[in-house]
Parts: sequence; structure tokens; C-alpha cells
Amino acid sequence: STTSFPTVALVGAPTDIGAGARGASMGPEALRVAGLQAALESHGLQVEDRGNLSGPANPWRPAVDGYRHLDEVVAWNRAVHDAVYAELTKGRLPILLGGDHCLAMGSISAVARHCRATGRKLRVLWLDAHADFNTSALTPSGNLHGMPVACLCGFGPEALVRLGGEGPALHPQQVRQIGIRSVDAGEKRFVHEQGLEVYDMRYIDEMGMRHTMEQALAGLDADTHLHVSFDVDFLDPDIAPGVGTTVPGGPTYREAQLCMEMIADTGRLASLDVMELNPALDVRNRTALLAVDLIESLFGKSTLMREHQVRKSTFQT
Ligand code: 6HN
Ligand code: MN
Ligand code: MN
Ligand code: MN
Repeated sequence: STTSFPTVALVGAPTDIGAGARGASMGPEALRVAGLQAALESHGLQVEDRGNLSGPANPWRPAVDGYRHLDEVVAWNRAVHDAVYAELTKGRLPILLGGDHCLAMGSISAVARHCRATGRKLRVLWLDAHADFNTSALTPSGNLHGMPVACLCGFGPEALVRLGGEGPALHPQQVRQIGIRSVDAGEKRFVHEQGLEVYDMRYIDEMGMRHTMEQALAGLDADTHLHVSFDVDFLDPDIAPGVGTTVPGGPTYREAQLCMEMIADTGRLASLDVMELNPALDVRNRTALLAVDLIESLFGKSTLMREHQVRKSTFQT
């Protein structure tokens, strides 16, 4: 039940420093306007809005040595790392309001550091149309929002790989990617080489979201910190147009709800990123409203399921 969640801390990171389109910098405010805090409170959660972090402006420059805006991306991720780590230390459940997906380097490096300090296991669910596993040699764009998973696993510039201290934050085996349908050619080879566990759209089409999530969530125990990194472009663009890098053929409304509900059912959610929402490309804030709806499910918004299960077991006995 929702009462088992710690106090939630909303941390806004209003930047599009790692993206290929401007506008994700307005994501945090769009999520607030869509009623995120009140929605969570309506399910009994305690929510504290920490406001927005600050960092360098977006200079909109071309790539240098395979990276766009590397210094600015480092500065933003240091701010995110420190803020998320501070919330975890206080026992809060941080929700990072992005901002583009490069900022997951800051949040997940903080989560990994917290897990090391407290002796907990870490599992990361990466909900995304993209694998975000490019390197400076593989990237077609130089945009660092296409590289966070690689950097977190140790493949990236030293300043980003070491955000959380010595050594990479993650081992590829701790990551489960769901909804993937756009991976660059070199990136695809690297994903296979590193052995990432990927549940792409073909897998979801053939096996269904229920089986997919059973696989992705298998093996979680009471000692596992579950981090969800939710790139809003995970969703089908028909229901979620407000993102910079739409890819057709994503999860439907019900598939996405089921995904969130099954995560909620584990009772292990301990930190969350909500990334890539781009209000400049949205239609009357509908993508933000949908994101809020899905986040409610992630925190156990009640459905008829419990009642249904009670009835089913009544019939079975
Ligand atoms: N995202 N693979 C493309 C690139 O430029 O590296 C797109 C990345 C999109 C990243 O949506 O978080
Ligand atoms: Mn903790
Ligand atoms: Mn992403
Ligand atoms: Mn994406």
C-alpha cells in the first residue's frame, strides 16, 4: 500500500543540455502544472517539492571530440548527483523531474553510491525507445542523452564515469531495458557485446507486457533498491507526442499502465527519473498529464485488481 513509501522529494533539473532538440528544460514545470504533487498526495504519499536545480545555459554548440556540451553536462550531473544523494541519505524517495536523459547519470550514480554505502543491491529499469548506450566513437549525434547507460557502466569520459566516486556506477547486468525500438548500428553491437538485458518492442509484441515485466522484475528481494528511469519517449507517440525523439510503435496506454502497476506490486521502488518530457512539442500538456497518470500507477494507484483477485480466489476455493 502507498503508506509504505517514504516521503517523496521532487527535484527539478530544467535543462536540455544533452538533447538534440530544445525544450526538455521546461519539463519540470509542465509536470508540476499537470498536478504531480497533488496526484501523489491523493494516494496518501507525503511529497516535498525541492524546486529546481540550476546550472549552465545551453550554448547549442556542435560536438567536440564526439560530445556536445560536455562541460555543461558534467556541471548539471554533479548538481543532480549531489541533490539526489542528499535526499537518499535523508531517507527520501527522490523523483528527478527532467530535463533530458543525460541527467540520469547524476541520479543513478547517486543511487549506486547510496546502495554501496548501505549494502543494498541495485536494479535499474530503463523504460525508453532508445538504449542510450552510445559512446563518443559510436554516436551519430554527439548528444549525451544518447550515452547515459554506457557512461554509468564505465564507457565514457572520466568526469562522467566517476560522478559517484571510484569506478563505474553500474554493471550491465543490473540493467533491464524495456520498450527499446531505436538503436544505432554501432550501439547495437555494443549492447550485445556488453550483455545488456533488453526487452525490445518485438519481445513485448510477441510475449506481452505481463511476461516481459515478470522477466524484468525477476530476482528482486527485500535488499534490492529498484530505480526506474522513465524516458517519456518509451510511450507510443500517438499518446505521448511531447518528446524530442519520437519513435513509432511504443507501448499503448494499457501496456504502459500494466508496466507501472507491476513495478508498484514489487514494493521495491526507491527512486525515479521522469525524463525527456518536452512541453514545446506537446499538445495542451497532455503528455505531462499522461506521465502523471502513469506515475500514480507506479506508486500503487488502486485499481479493481485487488477486488478481482479476491473474487478469483473465492471462486477457486
Ligand atoms: N534519449 N540514439 C540517438 C543518439 O543521438 O544517440 C538518440 C538518443 C535519444 C536519447 O531519448 O534519451
Ligand atoms: Mn535508503
Ligand atoms: Mn533516453
Ligand atoms: Mn529515448
